[in-house]
Amino acid sequence: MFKKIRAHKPASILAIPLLLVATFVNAHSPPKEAKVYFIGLTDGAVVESPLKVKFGIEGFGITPAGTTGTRRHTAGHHHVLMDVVQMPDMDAPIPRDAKHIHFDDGETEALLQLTPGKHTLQLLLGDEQHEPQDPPLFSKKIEITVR
Ligand SMILES: [Cu+2]
Repeated sequence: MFKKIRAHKPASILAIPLLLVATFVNAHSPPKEAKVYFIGLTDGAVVESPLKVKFGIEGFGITPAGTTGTRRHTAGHHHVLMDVVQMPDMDAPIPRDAKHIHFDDGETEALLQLTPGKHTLQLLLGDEQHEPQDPPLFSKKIEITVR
């Protein structure tokens, strides 16, 4: 029995750094083909308020903000950037204000109250601490007109 334990010890010591490297590489890194997008809402659309928007995601998952454990490495939660001219800092938590709307519960649709006129909408995924993934997952910015 002692022999067996000794034989396994060097292997487990080696396994620890390897596991750490693997976790670091995979942390919050969506695969290249992953994407987020608005379902059924196209650039140039003329819409009415309130506007029901549906958030699509492929190649990555949805999980509420604050998720712990390994799930946080393979999923995030949506944010709608409304009339945001410059994308927020990708290495910091996404601001929380009228232009940066968080869907903390992992919602995949929302009812947006919009004033008449032109607006831009863009989706940006965030991690358990509201920071964009690395590389970030964001949709194309679309412009809509509210009647
Ligand atoms: Cu958030």
